[in-house]
Amino acid sequence: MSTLPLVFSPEVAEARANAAPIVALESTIITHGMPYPQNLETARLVEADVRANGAIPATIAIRDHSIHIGLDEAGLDDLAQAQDVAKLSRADLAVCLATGGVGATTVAATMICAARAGISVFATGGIGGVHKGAEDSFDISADLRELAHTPVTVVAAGAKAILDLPKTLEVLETLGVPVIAFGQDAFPAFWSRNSGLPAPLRLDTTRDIAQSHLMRATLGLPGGQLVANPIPDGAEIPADILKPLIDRAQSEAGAQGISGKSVTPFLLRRLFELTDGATLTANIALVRNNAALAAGIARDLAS
Ligand code: PSU
Ligand code: MN
Repeated sequence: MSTLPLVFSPEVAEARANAAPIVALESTIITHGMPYPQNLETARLVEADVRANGAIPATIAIRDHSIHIGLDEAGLDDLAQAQDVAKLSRADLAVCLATGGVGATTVAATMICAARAGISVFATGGIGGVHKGAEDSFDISADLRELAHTPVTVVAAGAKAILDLPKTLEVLETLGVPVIAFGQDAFPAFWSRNSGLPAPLRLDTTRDIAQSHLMRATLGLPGGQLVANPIPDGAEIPADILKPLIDRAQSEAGAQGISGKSVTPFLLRRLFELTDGATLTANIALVRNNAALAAGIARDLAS
């Protein structure tokens, strides 16, 4: 077997050598989830949040036949402004590496890369899930299966409210993925703290989350954990304000024949427009909050 095409930034290489806590960060949120320049500002803030909470950030992206674990200033800057970056999930990763393309990693692909790099904790905004109308479209994010396969604890603000959340929770249950709300009973809904659905599990400390991550490995259970961290109180957008706007964006997507990988970026962009940027402001707050929590979990895992 040939060696893994991993390229570590100097900072991440040093953290690995010292067994210091590391938090993986994805790049699709930069290329497909937020507009420029807020995407770049957010990526920098999120990295700073990880550092402020005692861990080393490792933003992951693909270029030059390599999996880059940790990007420098210029790498982040390039990615944030690049056009036509491929959105990579499990299915796309090997082709992009083989052909030398530039690719941004989704939750699924970031989990794979993080696991290969020995990183156990990953912070993002919201995972992909079962789309509304999936009974016709079959649109179910590969993120869900990845959580069942790959041993990474993913900190997200729940699943995006553009999804069918009850079905998303059902699929996660079927796949045996622990869905753990942090510090509350309800499953959060990305821009809102409460989806109206109870979370299957609840934990209140980073230590317990780290312990259950380790216990899954001890039990020989494959896969990771989803930690559903509610958006901070002052930053949320109440679900009833968003509901009609999500419905509208959804029906526009249908009318325009948007499908496959384009669905999530389209819906995020339309909600940004329909709320005059309020969803982006909330998205930035929640991903920063997730980065801080992930750093705490990574520290507990490292100690
Ligand atoms: N979280 C965000 N914004 C995003 C995403 C997550 O706050 O854009 C991305 C992640 O990369 C996630 C992807 O894996 O959206 C889901 O895409 P899909 O529904 O096509 O699987
Ligand atoms: Mn999809």
